[in-house]
Amino acid sequence: MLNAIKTAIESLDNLSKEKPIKVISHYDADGITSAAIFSKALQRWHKHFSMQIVKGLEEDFIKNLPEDHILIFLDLASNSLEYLKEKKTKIFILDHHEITQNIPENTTIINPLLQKREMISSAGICYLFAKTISRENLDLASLAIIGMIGDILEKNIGKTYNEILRDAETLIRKGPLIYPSTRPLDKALEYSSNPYIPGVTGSYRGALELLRDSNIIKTGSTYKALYELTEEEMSRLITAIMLKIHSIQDSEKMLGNIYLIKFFNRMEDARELSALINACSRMNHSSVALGFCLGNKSCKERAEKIYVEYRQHLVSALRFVEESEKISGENYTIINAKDSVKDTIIGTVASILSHSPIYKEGTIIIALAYDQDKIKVSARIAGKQGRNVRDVLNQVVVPLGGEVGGHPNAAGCLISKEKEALFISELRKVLDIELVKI
Ligand SMILES: [Mn+2]
Repeated sequence: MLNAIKTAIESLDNLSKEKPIKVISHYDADGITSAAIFSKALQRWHKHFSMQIVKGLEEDFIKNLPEDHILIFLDLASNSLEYLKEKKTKIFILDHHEITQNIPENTTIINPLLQKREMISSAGICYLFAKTISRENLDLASLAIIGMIGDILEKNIGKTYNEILRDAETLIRKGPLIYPSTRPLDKALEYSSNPYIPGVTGSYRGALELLRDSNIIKTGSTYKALYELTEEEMSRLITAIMLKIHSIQDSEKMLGNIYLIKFFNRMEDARELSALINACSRMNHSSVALGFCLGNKSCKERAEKIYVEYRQHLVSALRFVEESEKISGENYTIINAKDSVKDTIIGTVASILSHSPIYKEGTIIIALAYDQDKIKVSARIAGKQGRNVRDVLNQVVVPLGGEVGGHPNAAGCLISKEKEALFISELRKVLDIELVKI
């Protein structure tokens, strides 16, 4: 991939002498950190450019992109090649999503899937790109780590990521993935919703009891943060948590590496930073998230406020869903939140519900929320086993004219608002038939 990067840099260097650059990136944590890395690198390279953050790429949007600019896409566009080939300008795509169409002549793609090497997020690719332009960009490695965590790629770390982890001077500790691991443990445990620890999450008394069971005592006036624990303390805490969690799958999922990076001159938990960036974007403040990644102090203050608001918003969305009327069948629940929940968080709401003990294993949860003239649909499966929800959505959406993205246990799509009633009735038919088949 490094050769492809070198060639792309040379070509971009030449082309940019004649045309300005327009960069378009995705709005999640990987996309925002990609945008931050790329902006810094272009700025230091003295290139003229503009940056735009988007939720996704649609045909009309691509049609309207200026052809008197070089177009660069980060963390998206691998699936939009059919539209991009019509553009009369040079295009670069730095992405890690599957390429399903032919690569047009005007487009250069840097994608680890082309080289069949380890999976790297877009922020990682952007970092390699920036580092190849200049060693000065080594200081952007921490952003690549946040992007990696944002896309949950930290479970399979290979050679490239090991190098980026070293460049970022990352401190790695093994332990329970309670974040932020930099906050006193009593509070971190009380507020830990993912992982959810029965009897501890949401209960300060429960958190204190767990610490007492683990024989972890206050140092001075506060408890240590998770990353400050000694090996012995860490293993006692893990044991105490495991005793509270009954499913083996859940307890395995909650152990892993904690990544600590320097950010704004402080040791920070990469998981927390990634959550904060995602929160800002989902609250429609991706520019604040980008400013935060670029080290802007006032953006940092705003981002922290938005993060608090986001969590409140999520809590009220969950309460709304709990109290609202649902369409329920034997093995499914459909929640139509309409305008009451943001389209950007309906997926998170559906995910949280799928982990809640209210729904029995295998229940299909489908949640809808308005997104202007469209409806965002998110489907999840409660527990570990059940039907393929992507197939379920596909059966309903394809005849209505739409595309489903995602995985067998978590999928989503956009449908037009006019088809709301039709979609729900067709969906119920498919879900009820599925039941008969069992
Ligand atoms: Mn990504």
